[in-house]
Amino acid sequence: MIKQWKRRRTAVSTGVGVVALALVTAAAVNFGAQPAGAAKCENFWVAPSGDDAGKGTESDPWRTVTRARDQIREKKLNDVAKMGCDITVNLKAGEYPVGSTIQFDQRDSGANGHQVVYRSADGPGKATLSGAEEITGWQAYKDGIYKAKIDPSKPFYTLFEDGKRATNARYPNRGTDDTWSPYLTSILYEEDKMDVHNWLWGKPGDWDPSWDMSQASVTIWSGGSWSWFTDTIPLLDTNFKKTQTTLKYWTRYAMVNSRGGSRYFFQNSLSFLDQPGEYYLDYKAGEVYYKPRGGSMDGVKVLRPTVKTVLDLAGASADDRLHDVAFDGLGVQYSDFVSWYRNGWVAGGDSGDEHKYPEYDRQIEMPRNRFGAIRLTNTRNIDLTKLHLSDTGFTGIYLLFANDHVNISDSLLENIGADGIKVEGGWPGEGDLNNHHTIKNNYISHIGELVPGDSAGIELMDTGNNTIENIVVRHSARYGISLESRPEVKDGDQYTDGNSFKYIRLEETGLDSGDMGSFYSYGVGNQDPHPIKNTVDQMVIGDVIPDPSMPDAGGTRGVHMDAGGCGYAFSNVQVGNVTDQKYQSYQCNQVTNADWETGFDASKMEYDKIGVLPSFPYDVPKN
Ligand SMILES: [Ca+2]
Repeated sequence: MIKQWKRRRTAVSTGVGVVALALVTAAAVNFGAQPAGAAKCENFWVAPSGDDAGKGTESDPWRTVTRARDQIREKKLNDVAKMGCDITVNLKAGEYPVGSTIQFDQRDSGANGHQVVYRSADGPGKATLSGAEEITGWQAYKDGIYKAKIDPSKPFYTLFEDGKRATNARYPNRGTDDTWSPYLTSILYEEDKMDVHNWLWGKPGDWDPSWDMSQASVTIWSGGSWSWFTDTIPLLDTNFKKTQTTLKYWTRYAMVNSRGGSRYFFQNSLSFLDQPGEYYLDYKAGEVYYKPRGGSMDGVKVLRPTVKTVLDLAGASADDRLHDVAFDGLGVQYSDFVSWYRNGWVAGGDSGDEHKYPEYDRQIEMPRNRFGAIRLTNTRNIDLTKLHLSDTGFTGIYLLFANDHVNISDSLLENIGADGIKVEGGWPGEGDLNNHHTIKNNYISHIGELVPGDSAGIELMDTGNNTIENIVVRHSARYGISLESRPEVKDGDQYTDGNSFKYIRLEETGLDSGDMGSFYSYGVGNQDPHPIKNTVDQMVIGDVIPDPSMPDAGGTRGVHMDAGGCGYAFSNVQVGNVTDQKYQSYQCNQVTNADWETGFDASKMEYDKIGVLPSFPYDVPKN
């Protein structure tokens, strides 16, 4: 604004005259947010029907976002010497196929306090970056199943029918479209096989010897009765006589714990394809089989993801960041999952790298899984606003390592493979890299669809000084919100101080997991005397009731302050029905006006401010 005001005064003082002044004033009226600089503020246009050989104007738009990015980059329009106002790239309504990840780096930054803005010109959610392509050429196979050819060199790990996730053909069949149960349960085969991570024994009679297991995998809540994390791992070979199968990779926890087996289902075999909405991918033959929900393929659009990450925002290093870029109102839909998944390494030190706290190897994603539909690393002052992010294979928005002052607001995230928003600051004690984010007015619905174990609407790891306000998380197998580091980390090395959570609503959490709290914390305040470092005010947690198959006797909680979940001040908190305690904590937190204590005063709850604001740009269920 200051620079624009200067320019306006310059226009007057150079005596260009009344006409020039009138033009500037007219521009100010027309362009609203970018008044006097309008003549100099670059405005580009992109449309699904555009042409990258065009001019990038409203009447002759480009076709791709990368064309606009390259124009700005190559003409150095965002150079410090040139940039006097925001540069805006307007995306007209429609779908933009993303065949390979759209990458932004430090060359694409704003300058002089001005942003490069990529916006949906026709309103929130109207211009959508689509990380998928249609599968065509379907032919009837049998029993209502159709099949089509796909390129075997480009396999995929989740599938969608008309914007709704299909289910990888499984046994046993899922109960409903948004539950993960029912499961089979593994057994302890021999006394000395308690601690195995790669051999699974089923109950005799549970498996049908006619099954083709050659390309099958298992999704399993390893750790027996714990039910904390899920692994998805391909099978190597299966012995039906012994009801035993060998997994290609180790699970996070042992298959049997405290004599309790692990819940699991098998997937990706033609033998399991018997339900509408199920698909099987024959990787070897390059063929996909699908049983459409409506009984035929007429008018049905089946979409396979093309990328794991739609938008990758990455500076070259923590000292050379991408900064001052905004993505406003964009739809980001469809992204892929991976061939196998385990949360973290099995043991501290397994990363193979030397760390001050090697145990953190068990907390952090392995490098192969450090991605999201939108990923940020080495960034600063990035705005992600009014997004509609949906149908992701894995995490929705992932802030990895060095990022600060990222603003994620007014956004709808739904049907997410793993976490909605995940912030990962990296190994504790090795640098406070990831902080000062604003996560505000977001509705995060149906997370952990492919990774129910440990998923959270918002998961904050080794990150501090964040503002988290006006949040709804709805439908999660495990957490609503979690803030974590590790219990052995010395205070100050976690970088988890100074977070403020306010006006939070968490609904339908803890749907399939044990030892959890809808609001959860772990290892962030590990030493006495636990001064207050984080605050939670005005939070409503709905019922936290797990699937009946969930074996953890520890049950579900509203607020669970696990080991080192200390140094919090809670105020004005309400929790619905739970199977354990509403609040579980060591004597290291402060509580004022919570409904698990006597004397709770409901009149102090600001219900009208809890959850998303009336200004929220998308239709969501009213609370
Ligand atoms: Ca099935």
